[in-house]
Amino acid sequence: AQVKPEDQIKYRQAGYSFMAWNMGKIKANLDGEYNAQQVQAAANAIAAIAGSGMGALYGPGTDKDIGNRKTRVKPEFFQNMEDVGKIATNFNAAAASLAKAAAEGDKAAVQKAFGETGGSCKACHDKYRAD
Ligand code: ASC
Repeated sequence: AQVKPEDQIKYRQAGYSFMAWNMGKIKANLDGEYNAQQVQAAANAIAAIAGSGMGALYGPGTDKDIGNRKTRVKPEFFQNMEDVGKIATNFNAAAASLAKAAAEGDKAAVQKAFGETGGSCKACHDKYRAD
C-alpha cells in the first residue's frame, strides 16, 4: 500500500514518540522503585516498534516538511543510508536485548541494555536530526 509522504512522517514520529514515553518509564523504574512488569511491558513496546520496519517510512518526499507536517531529518540521513542502516541495526539489537533482560527481570542487564538503546537513539540524533 502506498502511504503518502506526510503520513509516513506522521507514523514515524508517532513511533519515536511512543518509544520515548516507554524509555521514560524504564528510566523512572531504574531511578526509583523497580516494577519488573512495567519495565517488561515498556521494553516489549520499544522492541516491537524498533523491529517493525520503520525504514519504510523514509520514502521519497519524506526528506523535508510537507503539507503541515514538519520533520527534523537532515539531508545527510538520505546520503548515508549504509551508516543509517548500521545505527538502525544496533538500535534494533539493543532494543531486543532490553526486552530480553526485562523479561528475565535482570535489573543490571536492563540498565546496560537501556544505556545501549539510548546510545543508539542519540547516535542517530547527533548525526541526522536537526536541533
Ligand atoms: C529517550 C528519548 C530519546 C533517547 C535519547 C537517548 O528517552 O526520548 O530521544 O532516549 O535521549 O540519548
